[in-house]
Amino acid sequence: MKIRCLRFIIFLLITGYWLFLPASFAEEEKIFEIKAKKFSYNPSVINVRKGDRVKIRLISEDVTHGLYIDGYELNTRAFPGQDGSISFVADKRGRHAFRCSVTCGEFHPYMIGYLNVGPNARFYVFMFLTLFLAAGSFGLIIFRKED
Ligand SMILES: [Cu+2]
Repeated sequence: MKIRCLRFIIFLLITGYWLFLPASFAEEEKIFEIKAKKFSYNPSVINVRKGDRVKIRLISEDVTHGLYIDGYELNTRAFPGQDGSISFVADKRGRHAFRCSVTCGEFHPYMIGYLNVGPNARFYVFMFLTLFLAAGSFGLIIFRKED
């Protein structure tokens, strides 16, 4: 009886896990509004996780500015009163510089920001739970023999 009860609990855990899975590990959408002004971006550093869908809205507060992301080779422009936008999946890890792609004045070359793409912790949680449940399933097989 005790074993049967335990087996049922494990069954519920496994079923719950697989039902819960698609929602919890779905990609996250991250939206940023970056204000460009001679000669900086605000914010100048944005952090995402690998696999996130990233949307960047570029707003110019003075003259025309651009935003080019190194490594992703993506570019957009923002005119005064007309925003630029970029959307992409952050599939490359690491620190990527983004820089102004429109010559906007004497300090234009120093107009730089950073996109940090960190590890996807959700992936490791997923792996851990999968191994844990695999061990649980293995336990079920052993219990069955004793029944
Ligand atoms: Cu600029």
